[in-house]
Amino acid sequence: MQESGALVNAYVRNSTGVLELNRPRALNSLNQEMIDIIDEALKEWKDDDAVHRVLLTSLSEKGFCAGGDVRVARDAALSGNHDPADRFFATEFVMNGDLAEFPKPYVSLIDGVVMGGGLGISAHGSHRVITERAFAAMPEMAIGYMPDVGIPWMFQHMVGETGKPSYALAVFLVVTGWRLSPADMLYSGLATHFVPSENLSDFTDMLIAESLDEALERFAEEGPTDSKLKEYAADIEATFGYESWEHIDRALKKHPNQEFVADVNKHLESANPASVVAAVELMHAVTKCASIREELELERVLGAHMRREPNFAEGVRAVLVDKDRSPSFHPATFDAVDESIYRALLTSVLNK
Ligand code: QUE
Repeated sequence: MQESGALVNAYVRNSTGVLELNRPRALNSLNQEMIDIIDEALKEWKDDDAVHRVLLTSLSEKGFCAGGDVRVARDAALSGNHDPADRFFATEFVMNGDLAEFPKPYVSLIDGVVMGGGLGISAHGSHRVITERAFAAMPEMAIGYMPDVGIPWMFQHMVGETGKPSYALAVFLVVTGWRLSPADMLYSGLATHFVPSENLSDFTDMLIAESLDEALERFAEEGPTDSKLKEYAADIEATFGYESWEHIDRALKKHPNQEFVADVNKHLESANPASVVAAVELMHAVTKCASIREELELERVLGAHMRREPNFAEGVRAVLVDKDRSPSFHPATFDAVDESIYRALLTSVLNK
């Protein structure tokens, strides 16, 4: 189906549709071509009775997928022609929704870094298999952006070890850009299964030659349990379960576990204050959505707004282009951010 040399290989082997991310030099960060290949494959395999499941994997030794190609979006923003980036994110979000509604088992093998857009092509699937080398983050606060690709919805609905979803945990993860360890991923429900990396190719072979159930039965293990998120669970519930950054900030200032608060503040040092305020507004608006498609529309509209603010080009510059990690964001302090712009924008979409 795909010629070799494509940025994503898509082919059917036995009864498994296989997607292989193949843009190693950019840590598999997603561009328009990759989005189009993935969505086309999902559309084809959804109704193909010969395809019983989909397997998503990376051909890069260095990781799974670093996110969307935000450097290109920055170039678009700086040139004043926003059309290609607007189209990229619109089609990416449609693909995220298609994956969330995909009717067959969809198995991602995460054996390294997965961030942002990488979670958008994996976390909505039925099976998120990780190894001891996996780690995950939503790092958008550092690039002056916002959480997207349906993850604000997914994080609010995922069920891990506690057996119930947590709005507070979801807000904590997107606001701090917390780097989830394998134990954190299993605890939170972001990962569904653990397979040691040394067994991953045997797992893949068995999945393709026999079945998903047999491969899991043979190779899935309990995995690590030393989750820092689990340790922080009560602190997170006490401070991040609010509808605005102002409320969360007030709760943090009064919170008795100041070691936790210091850890949060350390994570916020690299964040764009306006991104944090907008992210909490988005997270609260998401609680009013009835479906991920509705939620993705909130992201599409808010994202177009955020990419037109100078903080986005500045954040991508500081993290990915010049890599000096010293962005100058405006406003520079939380107190000076006006949340009413974001609130009004989100309310207008919800009321449509
Ligand atoms: C936030 C992001 C991204 C990021 C870092 C952030 C992102 C992304 C990359 C990335 C990383 C390594 C690469 C590359 C891109 O980093 O979306 O091409 O080699 O793609 O803080 O959203």
